[in-house]
Amino acid sequence: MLHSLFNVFLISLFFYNNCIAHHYTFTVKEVPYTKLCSTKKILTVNGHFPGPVLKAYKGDTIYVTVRNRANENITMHWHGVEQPRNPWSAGPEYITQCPIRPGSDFTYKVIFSIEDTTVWWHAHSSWTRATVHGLIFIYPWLAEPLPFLEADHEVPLILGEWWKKDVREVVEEFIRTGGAPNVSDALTINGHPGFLYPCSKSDTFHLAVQEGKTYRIRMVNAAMNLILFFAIANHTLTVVGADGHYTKPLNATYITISPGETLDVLLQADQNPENTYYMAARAYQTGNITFNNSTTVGVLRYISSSKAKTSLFSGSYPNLPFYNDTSAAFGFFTKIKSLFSGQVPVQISRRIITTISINLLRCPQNSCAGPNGSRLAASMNNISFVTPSHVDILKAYYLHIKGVYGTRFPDFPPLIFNFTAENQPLFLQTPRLATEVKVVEFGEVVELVIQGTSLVGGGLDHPMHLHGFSFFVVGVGLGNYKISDEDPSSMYNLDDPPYKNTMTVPRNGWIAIRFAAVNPGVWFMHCHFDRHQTWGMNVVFIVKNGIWPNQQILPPPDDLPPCH
Ligand SMILES: [Cu+2]
Repeated sequence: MLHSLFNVFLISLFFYNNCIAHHYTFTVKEVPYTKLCSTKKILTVNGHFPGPVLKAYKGDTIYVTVRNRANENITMHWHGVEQPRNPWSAGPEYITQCPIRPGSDFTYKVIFSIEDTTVWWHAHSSWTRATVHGLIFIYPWLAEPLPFLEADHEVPLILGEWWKKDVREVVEEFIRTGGAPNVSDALTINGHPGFLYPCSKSDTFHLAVQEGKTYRIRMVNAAMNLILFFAIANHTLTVVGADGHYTKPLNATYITISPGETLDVLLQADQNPENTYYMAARAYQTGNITFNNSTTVGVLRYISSSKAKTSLFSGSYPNLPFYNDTSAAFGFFTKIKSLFSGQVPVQISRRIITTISINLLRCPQNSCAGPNGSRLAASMNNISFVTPSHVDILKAYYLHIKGVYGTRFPDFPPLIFNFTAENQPLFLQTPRLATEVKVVEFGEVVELVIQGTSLVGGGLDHPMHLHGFSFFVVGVGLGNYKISDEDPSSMYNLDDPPYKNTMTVPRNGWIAIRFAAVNPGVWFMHCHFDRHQTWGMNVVFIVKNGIWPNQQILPPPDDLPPCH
């Protein structure tokens, strides 16, 4: 009896190990790519753009050895993976590790726990994530059923942004001048701009489907600076997952997806198979700024179609909302609900309110390229986050190294003003430059209210991302968050709010999120528009250890990249 049980165990172990690898090697290297009639070298993982799909079962631990064979620093982030007790593998450069230098290696231990659907990985050093990214498919354990119809096929779909210039030059230039970065030259679907762009007829994403089958699109917005609308002509999309968690099925004719967000979407191949259908993505953009307003297009065709090899360029286009259609964008965001009810912490132990703003810094002789010769910046609670440059915050915390960061990030905006007024006094535009973290006790239940402001340019949407946690988005609103005597939870959804790691704060609006601080470590929070992250729209949470051994940060790995 025992013997046969052991055999069953061995057999299942055999199958399990055969299906999904637990050790991957990512060799980061430069490879030439040609797009839009122009060739440049880009950073890739194993020579591929976008990078490979990782697969894991729920609760797995996998190891990814990153070999830096490029000529710039790299780190890797496992976006949406909570990494319980393991901030050593979180990835953000000089926040939780020093970079992996050219010629060096580091093995990330990626600990999955409560994640269920699709998350992704990307580089987290300067703007290297522009081309260094890929999806992570999570599967339920063998006998556990999916809460939706099992699809016949899975389709990875990565929305991205492409510059003809070397991205390093784009970054170097806007940091040097203080102005806004050059907008990208194309949007991409799985790396392909699509036939609306010059020289791109053969650089178009094709999806061949079979009539009657169901496809599970596992998608991410990997663009650097753009929220995107996406749709497929004549086909309804059914959202069943977001940011690694199941959602209530939501039928949509278009979706809105912010940088950093992942979605699981079911597509039924139920239309006339003789026709060609286009999928398309383009920007959702508020505010008075220049942006890439082009459209990336992919082709959906039915395998059975007799026209399969012809008439590629006579398909139907989907309807996408207009660029600045906030009600369309947030109409989608706010319809996403968790599959489950009653999981939100009702009692909170700490409320933190923070503004997020675009700011300006004075330059000598007004010599910078921002508005009125100033330098563009960004802040949370008026602190423009300064990233350390020699030691990472995690190491400084763990080894008690003084002078790397302060612990005075305020629980409340330092100045109360009409955050969303049309005209703002100029003195409010200047932030304080500092490296201040927020220290939270283990087990605290945090409510974080993030208030957008109209400073500099009248306000923008901001996709805010937190490492180390998923959070419940209990409230989203326009205008100023009302700090009143009455219980603000009357404005909230405490029943089935979405459980996410990235949520977009509407232009001149706010979000309220809740999470239980039961993951000890050092965890970055930042705007997932990379230009805003570069400008300092960031904060770091330090969650202290609990009293029990299983409530404490794991010991550091032996091969942690050294700091210089
Ligand atoms: Cu932002």
